Amino acid sequence: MMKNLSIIGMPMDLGQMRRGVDMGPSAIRYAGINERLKPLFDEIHDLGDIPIGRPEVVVDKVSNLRNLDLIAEKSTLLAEKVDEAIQSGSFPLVLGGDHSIAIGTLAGVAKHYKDLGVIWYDAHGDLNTAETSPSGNIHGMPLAVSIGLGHPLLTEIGGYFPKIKPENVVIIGVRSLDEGERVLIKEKGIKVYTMHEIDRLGMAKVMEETIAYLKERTDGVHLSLDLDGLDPNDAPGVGTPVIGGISYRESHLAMEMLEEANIITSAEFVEVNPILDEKNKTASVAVGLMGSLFGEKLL
Ligand code: Z70
Ligand code: MN
Ligand code: MN
Ligand code: MN
Repeated sequence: MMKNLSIIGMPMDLGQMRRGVDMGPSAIRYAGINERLKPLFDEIHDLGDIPIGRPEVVVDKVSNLRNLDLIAEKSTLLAEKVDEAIQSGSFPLVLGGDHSIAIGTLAGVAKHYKDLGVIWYDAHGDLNTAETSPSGNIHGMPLAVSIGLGHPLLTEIGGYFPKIKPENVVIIGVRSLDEGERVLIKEKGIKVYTMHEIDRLGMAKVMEETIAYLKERTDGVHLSLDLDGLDPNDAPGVGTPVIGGISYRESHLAMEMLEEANIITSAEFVEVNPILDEKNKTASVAVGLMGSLFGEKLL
């Protein structure tokens, strides 16, 4: 069987307030994604970027959500591209952009599965709604939206609802949660490995358990990797760095174990902000992790 990859850039920074994350796809391409992944696929199709433009910031008067209409509109475009890639038999790899892009990615992916699993690799839970959000920033909401909680303009993208079941989600690396997110995690029974469990069990055990858990209940697994899940020493080019994160080495191990288990069916790498980075280090780390995820071997 042919193994093809479709790369889709989503240079959207509308989900938060720090400019520069719109340059994430460029930074990741500059870091050599095509060359690095070329030996690992039969064909790579770089589909370019979803056009975002430079729209003015608009805060929705009723919901207080920043750029709600625009994010809904652009996410619909991304969902269509992702959907087409999967239909053509290609693995979709989306480059962000802030994490609000996951709303569109998942809308394009989840319709192809009965029970899509999601690994949310992140310092944050991204489980806020308009009611619980301290910021009104939609990049703090995409996981909530994908399990069906949030503004209908977001939860109903792609014309179906919800995208994923809470019990099919595993959050890894979290170390910053808002009160409403804590409540939601408990209420919905979402599986979470905080930094505490990663320190205590080690990444190998965390991934063994994650893989076993998802294999049992899902028919495809999307990896949503926020670079701020990594420690800021290893990935400084992110909008909201949180100290005490997952190391570069632990992250490579996680990617290698996912590759060995052969469970990942789509992926996105988000929140790379080259303006805040040190010599494109974070984009390079992202490309290195993709190498491991797609089967690069040292020997
Ligand atoms: C906070 C909020 C967030 C990413 C920051 C922060 C959310 N919980 N997500 N960086 N990727 O505003 O909702
Ligand atoms: Mn082809
Ligand atoms: Mn995130
Ligand atoms: Mn985050």
